[in-house]
Amino acid sequence: MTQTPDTTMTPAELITRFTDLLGPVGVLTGEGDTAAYCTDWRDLYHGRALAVLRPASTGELAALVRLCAEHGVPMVPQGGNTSMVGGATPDDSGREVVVCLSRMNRVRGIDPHDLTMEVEAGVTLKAAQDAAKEAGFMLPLSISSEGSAQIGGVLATNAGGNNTLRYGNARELVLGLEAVMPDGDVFHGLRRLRKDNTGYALRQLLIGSEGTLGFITTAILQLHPQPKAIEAVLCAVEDATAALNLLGLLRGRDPALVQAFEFMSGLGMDLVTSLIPGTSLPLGERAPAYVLVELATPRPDADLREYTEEILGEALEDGIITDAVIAESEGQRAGLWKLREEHAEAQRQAGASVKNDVSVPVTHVPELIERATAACTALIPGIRPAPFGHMGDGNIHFNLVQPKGMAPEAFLARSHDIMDAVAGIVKELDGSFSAEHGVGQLKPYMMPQWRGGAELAAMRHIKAALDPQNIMNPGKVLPPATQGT
Ligand code: 2HG
Ligand code: ZN
Repeated sequence: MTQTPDTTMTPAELITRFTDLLGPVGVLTGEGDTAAYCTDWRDLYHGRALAVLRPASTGELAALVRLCAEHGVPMVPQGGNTSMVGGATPDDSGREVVVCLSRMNRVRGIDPHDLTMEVEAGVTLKAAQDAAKEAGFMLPLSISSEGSAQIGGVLATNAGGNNTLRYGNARELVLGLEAVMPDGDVFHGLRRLRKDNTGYALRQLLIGSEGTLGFITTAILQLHPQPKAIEAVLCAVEDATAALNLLGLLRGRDPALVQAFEFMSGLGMDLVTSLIPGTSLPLGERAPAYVLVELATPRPDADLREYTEEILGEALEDGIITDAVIAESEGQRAGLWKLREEHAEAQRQAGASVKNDVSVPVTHVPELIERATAACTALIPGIRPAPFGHMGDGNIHFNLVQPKGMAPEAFLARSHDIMDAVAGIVKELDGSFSAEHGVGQLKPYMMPQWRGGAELAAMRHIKAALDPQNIMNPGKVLPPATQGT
């Protein structure tokens, strides 16, 4: 039933009610305390918030959501505030509240027989990985921002990351979920069943909904055995076609061993090694492109090192790669990953950049990179393409750094031209304009063209049914109704 909200309460009265519910520690007001929550990591969006609210339990959150629903207060869920698409930033009306679950930060338990972990929304992904490791298991979800990204946001955005090609996205790793729905009702779905066909898959609807359908509060995650042997290798390649051939060679031999296959451009690597302290290229010479490969096995008896050396030797002989370095220790492995994971930070430091988080069938990755590079260069001479990412699953971050000397604002003013040019090519290659970062507030304008017709209509119906007041993360994912179906 649609509730008619009582919108007569003043901001001060609302804040008093929030404080009654959550205590002073759960309510932040005033610009000094709320500013960090009102800007995104990329510094693209700057909003204002009536308050930042920090409930400490599902019960507190449910009461808070009920209060907001009664008074028509829009809510913006925020985890580690690492969104690349402004998905967790409030608008500038000052009417919205940002809701953070960082006080709900317990790993509740690990079940070694079910191979599951129960974890609250405010736990960082890294803390969840560490807890799994300590118990002898592996939580295979791994993303560059895992030190700050929180489970709630990771699931709300169906994060992908580095190990998707072997273990799937966040969605594939969630068995159960608890969530607070937009009216304050609690969805008690913390089940740990592999088989459970009981109506619509609500948890899967909430995963990837980017906080527009409710708050994820707790999850049961699927764990895997910890690998007994891992080999991380940085390979130098001529181009993305060579990288694709390397992937073919590795997967042709034993697909189960390939845990990560990350592509990096020469420019991307130059930016990392020149801007990020403590990094340097561990290969003899600069290359046009690189691949970070990780092979892993849970079998203690496998001689993974010998296998890796053998297959790299073959790749060198066949001219697929031009050089390679194998990590000799855990420290060196971390060093190779740092070169990859600091790409986003290095690009942020290099000036304004336009990001295209796109996916195409893996076979088309070389064509995507080649055509998108040509199209963007034709659009803005001097533009610096720095594509990188999860090539093994077809997800490329086709990022473009501003031309040297161009004003950042002038470059960003061309964002849609650039995004549309890349998206046009992605479409011709049967890809997606939003692979793993979500739609947020950056890309809803693209939805009618990409997901129009029955798909967008169904999404609008679902949103209207679950959140008739449009108070859950409004302005994210779905374009305004006026912008077509
Ligand atoms: C990564 O893969 C992240 O490092 C960030 O998804 C990508 O900066 C980006 O575009
Ligand atoms: Zn990524």
